[in-house]
Amino acid sequence: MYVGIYFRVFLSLLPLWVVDGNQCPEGVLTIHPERVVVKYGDFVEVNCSASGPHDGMGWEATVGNKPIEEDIHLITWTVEELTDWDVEAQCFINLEDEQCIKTLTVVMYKDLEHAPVLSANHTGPMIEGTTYLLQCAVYNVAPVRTLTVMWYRGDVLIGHSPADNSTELPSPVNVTASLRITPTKHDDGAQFRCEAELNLGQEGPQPPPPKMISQSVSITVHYGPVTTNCPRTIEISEGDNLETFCPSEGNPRPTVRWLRDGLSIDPSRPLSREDSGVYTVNVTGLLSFEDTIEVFVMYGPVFHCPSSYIVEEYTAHNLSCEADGYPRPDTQWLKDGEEVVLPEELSRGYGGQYFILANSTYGNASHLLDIKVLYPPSPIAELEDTEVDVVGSDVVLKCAVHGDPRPQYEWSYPWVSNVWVKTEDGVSLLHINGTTEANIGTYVCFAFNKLGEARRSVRVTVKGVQASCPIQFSSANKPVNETVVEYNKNVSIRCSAPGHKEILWTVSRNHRITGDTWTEKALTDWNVKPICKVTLWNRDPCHKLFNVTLFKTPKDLSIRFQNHSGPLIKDKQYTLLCEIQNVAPIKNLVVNWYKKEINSSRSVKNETFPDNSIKTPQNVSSTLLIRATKSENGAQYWCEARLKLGDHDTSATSQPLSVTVYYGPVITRPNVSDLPVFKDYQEVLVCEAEGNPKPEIIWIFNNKSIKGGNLTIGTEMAGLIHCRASNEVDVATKTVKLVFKEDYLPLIAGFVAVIVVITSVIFIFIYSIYYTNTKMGRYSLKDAKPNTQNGNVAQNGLDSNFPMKKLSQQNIYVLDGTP
Ligand SMILES: *[C@@H]1O[C@H](CO)[C@@H](O)[C@H](O)[C@H]1NC(C)=O
Ligand SMILES: *[C@@H]1O[C@H](CO)[C@@H](O)[C@H](O)[C@H]1NC(C)=O
Ligand SMILES: *[C@@H]1O[C@H](CO)[C@@H](O)[C@H](O)[C@H]1NC(C)=O
Ligand SMILES: *[C@@H]1O[C@H](CO)[C@@H](O)[C@H](O)[C@H]1NC(C)=O
Ligand SMILES: *[C@@H]1O[C@H](CO)[C@@H](O)[C@H](O)[C@H]1NC(C)=O
Ligand SMILES: *[C@@H]1O[C@H](CO)[C@@H](O)[C@H](O)[C@H]1NC(C)=O
Ligand SMILES: *[C@@H]1O[C@H](CO)[C@@H](O)[C@H](O)[C@H]1NC(C)=O
Ligand SMILES: *[C@@H]1O[C@H](CO)[C@@H](O)[C@H](O)[C@H]1NC(C)=O
Ligand SMILES: *[C@@H]1O[C@H](CO)[C@@H](O)[C@H](O)[C@H]1NC(C)=O
Ligand SMILES: *[C@@H]1O[C@H](CO)[C@@H](O)[C@H](O)[C@H]1NC(C)=O
Ligand SMILES: *[C@@H]1O[C@H](CO)[C@@H](O)[C@H](O)[C@H]1NC(C)=O
Ligand SMILES: CC(=O)N[C@H]1CO[C@H](CO)[C@@H](O)[C@@H]1O
Repeated sequence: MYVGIYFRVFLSLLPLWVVDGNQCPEGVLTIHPERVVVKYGDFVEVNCSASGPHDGMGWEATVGNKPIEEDIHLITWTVEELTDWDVEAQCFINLEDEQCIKTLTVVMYKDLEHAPVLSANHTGPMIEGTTYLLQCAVYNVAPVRTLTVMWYRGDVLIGHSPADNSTELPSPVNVTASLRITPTKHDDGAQFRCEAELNLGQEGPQPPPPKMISQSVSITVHYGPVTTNCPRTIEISEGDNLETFCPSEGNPRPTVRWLRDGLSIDPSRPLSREDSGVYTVNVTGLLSFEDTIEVFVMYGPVFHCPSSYIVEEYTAHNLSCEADGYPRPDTQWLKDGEEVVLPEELSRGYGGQYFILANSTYGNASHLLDIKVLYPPSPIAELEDTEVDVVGSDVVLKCAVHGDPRPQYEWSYPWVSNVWVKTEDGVSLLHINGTTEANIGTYVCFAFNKLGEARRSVRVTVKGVQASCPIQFSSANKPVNETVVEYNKNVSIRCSAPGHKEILWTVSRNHRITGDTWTEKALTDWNVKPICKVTLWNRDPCHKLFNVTLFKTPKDLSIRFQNHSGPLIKDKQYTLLCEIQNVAPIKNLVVNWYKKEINSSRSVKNETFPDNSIKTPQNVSSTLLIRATKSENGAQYWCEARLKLGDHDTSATSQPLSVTVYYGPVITRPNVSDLPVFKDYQEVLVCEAEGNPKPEIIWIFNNKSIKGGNLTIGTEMAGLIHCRASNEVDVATKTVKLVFKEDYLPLIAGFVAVIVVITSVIFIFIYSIYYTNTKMGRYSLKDAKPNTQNGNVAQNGLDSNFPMKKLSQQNIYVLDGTP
């Protein structure tokens, strides 16, 4: 209890025994009493007695001196009022050879008159644990070495300071006794006092002089704050509060503040689970300090867990399904009654319902959790290559997979309209309704969900049937199968195939084009063989030749006779030659021969050329065999070279070649052998002959010959007369027998003519009257004139031997004659 108190002695009450140098033998001299304690100013009396004979004895004293006397054995030293603090008294005896002295011990004292004054060497409150000095000032103390200071806390003596024996000073002094104290909190408010007394021993006055008591001094001790029950971590039940923690005492009275995240909280508030955390306790009293305290609010398990969870297979799941609670609960996962531990990555087998249990000392909880594990489509199993036996049969391809989410399907196949796909209940069926060669190819089923895909590719074939090649050509957006191109002109053909992957053209060995269009600015390769090759989705690659007919328009046609020039001779055969330069392709060439006769022209021969494979330009000739007949004369022949190119037909025509046929004369008139002639008429006999060149005609009669065809008949000519026609080719002769006759016919003819005239006049008269009266209109006589041509026809006289006019006019008899 008083651990902190230290004593220190400043004063001592031990008496000072003075022994003088000349000690008397025992029993020689006796002082009684040997020691006196005398109060200042009191009467003192001490007997000094000698036991034997002496030469004198006396008291030598600073006051009350007793001079030597002989013959006495008792001498008394007396001071009425002793006030000399430095009094010394010795009793001496003179013996034979020595003086023997005994010193009287005089202790002079003074009653303590004043209460000691207690003070501390500090004003204001004391701090616990600090050492302070309590001082007790005692005044007018004599002799100081008899002073004892007693220290009291309340009524308890806590120490005494013995008299200071360091000084012999007999006269009154002021002394201060000190006591070190190190106050504790228990000393707060304690009363301290000191008591001073003179300890004068047995010889002192009885009862001893009263002790003097200081006033009580109470001290204030400041301390703390001292906290108790303030652990680093606190576990607390829900509903309890923090008030009971970290109570603090101290002087001045400390304040305890609880802080969380820097904010003051009310420690009396009941805590809930959310209040777990780190708190700061700030205790401020004499000192201020802060402690951090982790508070755990205890509660039963609570699940923070979704009721369903979706995760992709084999990906790290972040499912957080812990049961909250303090202390930490044990959790147990049960699936189908079995305990399971979820791995970090879930496989599809982990899908299902889980029952999760949690228990702790604070309670139990359970939770139902559905885990859905998504996974990509499984491999496609059932889809197989299919061979169709007969064209037209139906085919069904089945594609089915597992997967979560349920997979979607897509098919890739040769696109033909008889194919349709139906997906139902997670199964996709591809139907081919009536398989044709167009359906031959690869069928790919894709099954996919967001996690992946599965695919399988199978072939559909038809027994003994080749797949068709779907290549189509087009030019200027029009479908074409072939094209016709003029030499050195441009061509552009596009190749297409539905569902193609890649298209390329191979025009020649060194000329390949990637892309669908083959274009030439000037096509000059006579043997061009453009082939379009396609790679197709879902089909075998295929290619097609695009037929190009490169042509060169025929020009420079010439027509002539082969091995002949000049006119033809009748009845001989001649060959007409038509020559065409630089034309291609010959297989498309047709040489048409035309002949123009009198008014009309007609086709006489069409020559085509054997289907040869020559594509380059050639010189071609065509021949026409003709027989020179009379009718051929004047005919014109020409040839036409035509390239049969469909819409692009092109042709060239030669100059016409006129044919001249030389033939012998054929006398056409006279065509009778006997010719009756009327005597009185002057008639002209005509001899006409056909022939080429024009025959020369001579009349021969009576050994005379007359040139020219017209011969005026004279009677001297009666008899045979010959007409001779001749040209380079031949000579023809016609002999006519002239027979002269009398003539009545002019009379008859005149009569008939008069009747006709009269009849006509009457008719005209009647008609004109009728028209004048009715005013219906007018006819011009001119309109009614008979056709004069009739007259000419008659004049031609082909069928009549009648002379039509009088012989006065020079009439020509036209006589028909046959060669
Ligand atoms: C009081 O006395 C103690 C002990 O001797 C000393 O440590 C302290 O410093 C003193 N205080 C004053 C204010 O003098
Ligand atoms: C004072 O007293 C102490 C013990 O109380 C003693 O040890 C010391 O010697 C004395 N001093 C003198 C001068 O007598
Ligand atoms: C003792 O103290 C008192 C009061 O302070 C003073 O009057 C007196 O003279 C002092 N005595 C001595 C011997 O110093
Ligand atoms: C305690 O709180 C008081 C008042 O807000 C503040 O002055 C003091 O510095 C705090 N104590 C500590 C150790 O931070
Ligand atoms: C878990 O992952 C999902 C998707 O990646 C995300 O939306 C969710 O916030 C995550 N949850 C946690 C607790 O990380
Ligand atoms: C929880 O329950 C199981 C079984 O019922 C038991 O073994 C375990 O000790 C319990 N745990 C606590 C913390 O109560
Ligand atoms: C198959 O094609 C035939 C002929 O076009 C048609 O009549 C029939 O309905 C089709 N069948 C199906 C299932 O489409
Ligand atoms: C192309 O040829 C096919 C068959 O040979 C025929 O059916 C089609 O009509 C032809 N198309 C053209 C544009 O000539
Ligand atoms: C292309 O020409 C070849 C040979 O001339 C022929 O057999 C084939 O039928 C032609 N193709 C077309 C599409 O005209
Ligand atoms: C020659 O062909 C044309 C049409 O191309 C035809 O009109 C004519 O009759 C043909 N001629 C012969 C002699 O076949
Ligand atoms: C013969 O007479 C006819 C008819 O009068 C005439 O056309 C023809 O020119 C004449 N011929 C000659 C050679 O005088
Ligand atoms: C102090 C003391 O003892 N005094 C005595 C001295 O002697 C005379 C006579 O014998 C006595 O009367 C005193 O009492």
